[in-house]
Amino acid sequence: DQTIYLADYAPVPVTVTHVDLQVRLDPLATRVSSRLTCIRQGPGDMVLNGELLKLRAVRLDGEELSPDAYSLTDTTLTILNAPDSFLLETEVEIAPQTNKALSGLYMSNGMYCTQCEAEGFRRITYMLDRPDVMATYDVQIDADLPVMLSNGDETAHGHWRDPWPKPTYLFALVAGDLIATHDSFTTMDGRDVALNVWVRPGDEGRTAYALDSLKRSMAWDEKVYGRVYDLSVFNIVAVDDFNMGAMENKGLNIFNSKYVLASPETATDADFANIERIVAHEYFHNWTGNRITCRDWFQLCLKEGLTVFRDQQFSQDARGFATQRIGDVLNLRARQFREDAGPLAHPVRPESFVEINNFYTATIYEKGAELIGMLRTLVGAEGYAAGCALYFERHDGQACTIEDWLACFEAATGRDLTQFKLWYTQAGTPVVKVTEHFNDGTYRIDLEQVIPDTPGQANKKPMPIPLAFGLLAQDGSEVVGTQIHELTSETDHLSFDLDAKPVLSILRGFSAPVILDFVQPDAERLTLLAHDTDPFNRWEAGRALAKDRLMRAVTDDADFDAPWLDAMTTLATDTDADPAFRALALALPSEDDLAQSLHNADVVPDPDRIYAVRRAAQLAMAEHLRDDLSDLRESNATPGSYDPKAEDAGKRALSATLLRLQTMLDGGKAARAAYDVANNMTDRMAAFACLLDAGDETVAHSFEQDWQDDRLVMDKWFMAQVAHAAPRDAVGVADRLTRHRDFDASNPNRFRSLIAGLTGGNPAGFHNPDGTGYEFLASWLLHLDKSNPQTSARLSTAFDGWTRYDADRQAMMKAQLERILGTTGLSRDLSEMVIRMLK
Ligand code: B3K
Ligand code: ZN
Repeated sequence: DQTIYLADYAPVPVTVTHVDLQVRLDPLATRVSSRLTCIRQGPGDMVLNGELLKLRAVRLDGEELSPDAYSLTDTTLTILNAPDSFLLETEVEIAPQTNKALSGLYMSNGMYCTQCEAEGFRRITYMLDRPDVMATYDVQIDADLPVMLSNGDETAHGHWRDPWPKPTYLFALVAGDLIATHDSFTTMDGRDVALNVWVRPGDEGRTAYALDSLKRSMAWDEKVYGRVYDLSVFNIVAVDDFNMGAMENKGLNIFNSKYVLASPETATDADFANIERIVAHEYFHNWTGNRITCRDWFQLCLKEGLTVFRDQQFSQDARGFATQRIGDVLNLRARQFREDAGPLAHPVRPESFVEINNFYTATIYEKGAELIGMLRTLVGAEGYAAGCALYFERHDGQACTIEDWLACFEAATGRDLTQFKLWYTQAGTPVVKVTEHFNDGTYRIDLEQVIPDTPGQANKKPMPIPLAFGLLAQDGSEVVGTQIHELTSETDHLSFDLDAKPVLSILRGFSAPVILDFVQPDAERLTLLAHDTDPFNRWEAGRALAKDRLMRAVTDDADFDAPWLDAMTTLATDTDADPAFRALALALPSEDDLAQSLHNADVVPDPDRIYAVRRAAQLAMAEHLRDDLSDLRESNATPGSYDPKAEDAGKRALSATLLRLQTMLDGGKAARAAYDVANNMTDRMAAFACLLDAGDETVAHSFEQDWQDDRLVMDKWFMAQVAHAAPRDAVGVADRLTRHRDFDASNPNRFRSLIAGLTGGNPAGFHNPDGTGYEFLASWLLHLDKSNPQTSARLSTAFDGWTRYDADRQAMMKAQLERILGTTGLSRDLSEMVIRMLK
């Protein structure tokens, strides 16, 4: 059994305080010489990690080690009877060119780069590859290449010194023919920091937004958290082949090029927003992750949940609280609630894992961020600031646990957080049941929390749930402003003396990551939609109205009623309201959201029926709005040159929503016109998607003619065609595209575009009743697993909802999961995922 348990944590007997590396780069025979300063801190052998390394020499204090003084396996080098303090030298050879797992040192389009989190450093040299071993580094890179970068500050060409102790996972090295856009930032204590964004020649015209986002992030972290940057240079590098979004290596962030490069012609508003958010996220890690890191990987949420929370705060400040919050909640529900409700559910701090890379999940990131938000609500903004200040002061330079983090808030505020800690250890999304009673001038709200069983966990304890709520009169005026009620026991109630039954606005701002079980009359929801002072709940009321209708259309063939359509029209045409908000309010719940909700209501979701009902609802909305659509789009035009600012992006989002409705009516006429005049990728992609929906047979070809030389734009082309194919054609389209000359499974962006275009973008296509979608996914996962297990394991989560569906679909999905599991040579990554899904 390869399972690793939190309960087994023990510090290393011998630690490393300084790493001296010399790296002689060569595609097939890179030589890594390392000299580790080692110090004993307890009894036991020193066990270093190492994978796919050819060991050429081992020396202890300058003496070649005799074969009986060490032992070697495929994954370890053990130094027997090591002294109390010594220098350990090793020489190894590695082949970055053949490394297609994109973990460790590898090559992407001719450049050398690294990815060490979580356990990639052991593919570079022998080392204690775990986060509680923090060392300073000296790195010498030898190669005949113009640009050679590592962490810290450069002391001579190719020589880098990082004075800040860091764990191995934050090590980075980049070398190649790169070009930088330069800028600088002066810290609040008056130091100048050189900022560089390094890209392949030809891409340097697309770096401005990333640089601007970086400067704004640095200023924001000084202002809001008092965190100042600590080196004289901050480098960002864009890499085309990358398994995830980006990596916070100390002073040398490495990014998927998709999250750096942007120009109006090639990037959408969503791309710009992602760049801003991810640049901020990686920068914020400099304090929450790097200066203070995790003791072990079970504490991953210590850095990730907190850093996501910080990037969400930053984006709220940059883009507007309400729309950012709504977007973050949509994402939480789509990814984390789904995960929490299925076989992959795990606590924010898991207790065991087989492959840690499988735990970079929505639960650890997004639910982890919600826990920080709840903590802030519970201790108040000042208590939160005091707790954070204490955390930075007390733990700078350390590798910490969730207990360390919570203890700072207990010390700073005097509050006991014992019960709050349950949020870290109990998986599953709590359901809060709300019932109202009004009698003789007394209004009472009964509350009950139920936490569902999840794999390996049953009979959970009640958790502290901060419920932000307010009360409106039936005419919409507010009678009780926002208050926080802490639901700490299983049941509880609230009472108010009032003349008339109020309209309850509960879970304002989405104050806790829970599912509300609350049946509220339509009339009250319409009141909230029109009048709630809490913009999140205004949106939520509209959402609940729409979801009710769609669910009833699925289960009872119900029609879309005039009062609802009138409310949607009012929203669409309300020129006083923020266009971004209107776009969010007009968007219907996604197909997967409906499948989740139907399943929660004990209805077996039928993907074809959901698809048809959603389209019918769009058609009904379109018909209701028919006479206004063109004018509305016109009044939300953003003439002149493209500006990525949130205000314009909101208008473009609304206009895209309206174009989709127009397409339901005119078969693509308006979309064709919009496509032809588009001067930016946001408008172009919106029109492209509509044309594909309408079955246009020429637009894919002309799009390809225009953009075939642009890798990032072609990712969109691959994805959109699969996502917007008619459900019965989707698997065929995806399969045909895998034979396109530009399809390259070894590039994660391209692979993900095509596969997730089907599994996430076209649920009715993926769930084709003939099972071809499942077979297609399984075949491609098996194919990719041979070279890139991290990405195959990640995309296997498309199967995690399999038990929701009808018996035929369940049998077919199960058969594919079993087929994967029965394949020899399966990676530890993919096999762990499949085993968990089959349990
Ligand atoms: N810390 C990295 C993620 C590493 C994933 C390793 N499989 C990016 C981030 O969260 O900022
Ligand atoms: Zn992160």
